[in-house]
Amino acid sequence: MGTNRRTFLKQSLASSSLLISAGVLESCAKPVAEEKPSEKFKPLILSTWNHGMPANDRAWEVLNATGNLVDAVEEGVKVTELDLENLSVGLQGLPDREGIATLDASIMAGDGRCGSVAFVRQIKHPISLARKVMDLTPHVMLAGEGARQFAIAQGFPLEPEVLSPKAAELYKEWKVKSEYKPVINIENHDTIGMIALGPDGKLAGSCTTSGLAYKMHGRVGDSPIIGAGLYVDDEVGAATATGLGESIIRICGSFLIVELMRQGRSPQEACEEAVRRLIAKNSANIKDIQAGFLAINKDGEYGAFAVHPGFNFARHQQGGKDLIDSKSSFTKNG
Ligand code: SD4
Repeated sequence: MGTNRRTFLKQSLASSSLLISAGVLESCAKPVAEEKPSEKFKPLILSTWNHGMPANDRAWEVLNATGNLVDAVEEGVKVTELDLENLSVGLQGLPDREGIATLDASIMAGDGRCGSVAFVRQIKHPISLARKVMDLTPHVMLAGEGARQFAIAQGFPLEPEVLSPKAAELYKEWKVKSEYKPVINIENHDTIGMIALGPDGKLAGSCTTSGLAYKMHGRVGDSPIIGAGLYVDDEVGAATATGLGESIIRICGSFLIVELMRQGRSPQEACEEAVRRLIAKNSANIKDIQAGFLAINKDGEYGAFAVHPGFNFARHQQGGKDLIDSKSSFTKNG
């Protein structure tokens, strides 16, 4: 090495060490609190409807115990899947027209991993089956008999196909007229969708339902369709949906909301725009359609909006939890 080069290197090293020590001195002079992930991102868990409260409780517990957000959103909605009072989620939910309970569920992590199951029978925890699809298969979605076979292979017990006493009673009443008439906000619309921001700034979500009561056998709603009932992207945020699945699928509701947030809308603005589009695409019978959206962005801002009044959601964050009424496009008087 020539003298010049050696001198240059020496000078560079000297000046860079000066810079380093200047940096160190500067940071000593202005102590910056070490940015622990949990201080930068405040965990937040949101879930649709009243049953979101116990589901969020469980998700919060799992997140605190394990730090695993995907486990948290899976375990959280499992509470609802077992809730015998809930007639829209889990095997106790209202059946299809043939009297069979068929379930839809999806789960997604903000890095793009996702899994779902649709039109699946006899499985107590479809969300866990969706998780297995995500973790163990090269696929995103398994449906019907294939999903059930996969469940058996994974050691899920098959539950007997017996309706819960409440569902059996209501189904018997329904059979008298066998009319399919969605009733806004009552029993038909109680899917749980959960979206969460973890202390490391990562996002995840889950969604599980027995779908619309007295649907045609084989009908699949929005909940297991990635982009319709659920969408999560660590770069932007997450969204989930509840309500008449067909209306939500028509606008790719959850994906639309995440993309609107990517373009700069707040979660609230994005949910409102999604509802506006949903109304535009379903205007003929909008008075019979309820749908609600829930969204969160990576900064921990959130929003919700529905077509009609009555939609609410559960919020868990550091220092508290509450149930919040969503605003809606139509008011009680139309
Ligand atoms: C579906 N979106 O299957 C579901 C139903 C629902 O609250 O959300 N219920 O269309």
